[in-house]
Amino acid sequence: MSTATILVSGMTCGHCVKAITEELSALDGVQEVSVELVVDGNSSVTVTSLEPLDPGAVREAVDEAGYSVVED
Ligand SMILES: [Cu+2]
Repeated sequence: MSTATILVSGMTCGHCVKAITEELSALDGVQEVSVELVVDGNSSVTVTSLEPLDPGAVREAVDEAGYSVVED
């Protein structure tokens, strides 16, 4: 099992949490998505998957949901 935590900007409410959870859950092998919502800041999103995820695919899924991955 592999866990990755990313920071996502632009999330403001429970709807955002649901949208991003759905989009990331659709990626191959994803078992769990947990979001720590920070309104007007960077939310912490933890994705648990069977195999390590391709960071590009994660970024694309976040974009698809309408938010942005914060590069650190
Ligand atoms: Cu929202």
